[in-house]
Amino acid sequence: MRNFLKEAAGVRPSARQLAWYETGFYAFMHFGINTFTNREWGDGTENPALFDPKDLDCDQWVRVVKEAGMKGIILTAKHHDGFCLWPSAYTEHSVMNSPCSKDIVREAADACRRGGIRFGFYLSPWDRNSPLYGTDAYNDYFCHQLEELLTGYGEIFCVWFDNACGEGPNGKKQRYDFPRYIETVRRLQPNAVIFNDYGPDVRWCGNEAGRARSAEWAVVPSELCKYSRVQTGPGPLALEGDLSFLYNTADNLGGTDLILYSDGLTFTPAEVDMSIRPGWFWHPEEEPHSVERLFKTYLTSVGGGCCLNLNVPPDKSGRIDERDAARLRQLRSRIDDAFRTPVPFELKAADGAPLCQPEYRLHTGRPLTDLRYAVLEEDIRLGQRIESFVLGIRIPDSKDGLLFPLYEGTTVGNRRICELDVNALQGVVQSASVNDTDLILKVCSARGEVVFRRIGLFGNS
Ligand code: FUL
Repeated sequence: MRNFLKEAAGVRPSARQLAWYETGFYAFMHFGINTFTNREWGDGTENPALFDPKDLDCDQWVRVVKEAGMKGIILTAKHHDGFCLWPSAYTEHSVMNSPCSKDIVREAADACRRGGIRFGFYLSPWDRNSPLYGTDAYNDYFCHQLEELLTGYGEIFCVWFDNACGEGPNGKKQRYDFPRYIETVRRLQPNAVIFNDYGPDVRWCGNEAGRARSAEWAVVPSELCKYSRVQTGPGPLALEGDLSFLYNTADNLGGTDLILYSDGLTFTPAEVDMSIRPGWFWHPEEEPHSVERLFKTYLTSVGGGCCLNLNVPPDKSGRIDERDAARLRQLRSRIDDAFRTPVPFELKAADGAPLCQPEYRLHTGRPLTDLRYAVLEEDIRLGQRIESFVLGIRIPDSKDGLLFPLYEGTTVGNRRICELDVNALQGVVQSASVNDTDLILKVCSARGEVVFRRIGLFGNS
């Protein structure tokens, strides 16, 4: 009998996924013909003459992004309307036939390189302009475009495939050849991660509202990432943060061990994507979300074992709207304030327990009421193991040495940011003769040996 949980604990990320985790927080940029028609989805009949950013400044994009602490840009090289932001040799429907006539992909890629941030692109397989859409020849067309983008613009950190599949100009739907698209990326840019709803390197978190699950596992059943599902299957599968789904799969397959055991699990973490505004493209009447909403999203995405891809759409002039730039500056100060003041501590064995799981004592030597956040990181190179944990304070003389929780968590993975319940802490410190300088970290359940890469505490600045 194989032990799935033990196997899951040993599934490890690739080098490209580790580099993606390091990128952490980056910007989506939805820019294209829709920016000029004030729409979210173009229908492919738009005249390229409409695309006219008179004040295009990709260095300004990079400045704004860097000031916000983001480390990369993913540009919509082609959205569903089929209009290409680069002069593709395979279509007339591009910047080449616009008054701008600049290669926007080049402008953006070069600006990223000058600014020392990473560059990636979004390429929509759904194309409402191409007459080939809905035929086998479209897959050739798409791969040719991929090749142009993968060979002409230097190092690409992420290729973002949109899974949307509607009708093209001839009323037909396309059967996307994802295995071929993936092979093309692997061949030409082996260090790039590939995003698609189902992976293979990075999967979708399942919504566009910036919400990760409270337990977001990087190791998921391979079934989830099978590409045959993309066209024919029932759509994204719900994951609840444990492997019960995997066991169900075993049942569904009638115990066909071979299929399940040889190809049962994959390391495919989630990206959280959302827009700073209600729409993905820039619309003059829309305002950016509040700094509190964005900050919460940051805490639960980057601090929830995922990466955050926050869309900041350039406006008609070709620059980032000052309202968005200002909001990003506020977000940056909010993040900096939260993590400005590290609280040093000594790691001690908790009351005789060895210095490894299940329990650690973080001796700060000062009242814990000053604490605000704990940041936990597993050594993700080895895999993801923690299933649940508590950060709390030990109540002396209580039955079974009660641990009063200040934060109860599930998964940790690459990073878990824990906002401690400071009000509860104040209450308990006043009412009991507790050792109020020691925070207890108790790992309640794990799939294997727990190895922390970092434990950090942060206080009031
Ligand atoms: C979706 C698209 O339909 C939206 O327009 C946007 O690009 C979003 C990121 O992905 O599938």
